[in-house]
Amino acid sequence: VKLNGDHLKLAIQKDGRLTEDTRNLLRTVGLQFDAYKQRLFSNCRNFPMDILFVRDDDIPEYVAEGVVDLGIVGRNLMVEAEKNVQELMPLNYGQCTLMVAVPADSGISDVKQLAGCKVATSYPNSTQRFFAERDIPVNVIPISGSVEITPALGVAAAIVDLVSTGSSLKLNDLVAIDTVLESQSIIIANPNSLSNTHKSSIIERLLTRFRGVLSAAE
Ligand code: PRT
Ligand code: ZN
Repeated sequence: VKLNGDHLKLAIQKDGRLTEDTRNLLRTVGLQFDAYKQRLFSNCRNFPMDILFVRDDDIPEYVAEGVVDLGIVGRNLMVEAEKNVQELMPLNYGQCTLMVAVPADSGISDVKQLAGCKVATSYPNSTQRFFAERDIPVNVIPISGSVEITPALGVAAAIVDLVSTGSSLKLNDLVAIDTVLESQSIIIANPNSLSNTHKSSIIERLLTRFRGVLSAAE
């Protein structure tokens, strides 16, 4: 198996929350490909596209740099990366919300009350922008994981984290007070790939298939 230069390249998450739904979507639109564990990439047998399996955090960068033409990733990561990529279509799974949360007993109910406070997050760029747009000066503390325990540890007065069911917040006695970003799985493209006639026609064929499946699911 090797990468084909004429083929479109699509990066998807190798092993995580979006992996199963992403593979299912690709198979539902009729693409045939292998995806066993150790694989880094796979050729589609019936469509001019190769699929790369990578860490989700790397997808916006790979798309922006043209390592791949397309990527499927949470909008949260695309926004956080601040790269030159274009969102083509929401894919209707992986829904979650990037939220500001505080300890339930903090007495804080409005983000304005966080002026001068520390805010821990794995989304420092999105968090910085959210507070800057509202002219609320905060000290953003970048944390790579388990952000929800930082208020109890005294690291921060508030957090900005992804929420889906809300059980993680509840478990840590936190309540959400504002929304930074509504997210779901999306397909993104490299702008040069979109202006390439050959590639853009294959991209359009793929999007047409996605649209068929997604509108049928509504
Ligand atoms: O290994 P790799 O780097 O590829 O994966 P990862 O571990 O960085 O990401 P992964 O697989 O956890 O998440 C991939 C994407 O799924 C995210 O970028 C989001 O777009 C989407 N997604 C949807 C979520 C959630 N829902 C979610 N609930 N990502 C993370 N969470 C976490 C959240 O951070 C918090 O810790 O789940 C916890 C909260 O969940 P609830 O249900 O208790 O609210
Ligand atoms: Zn990741």
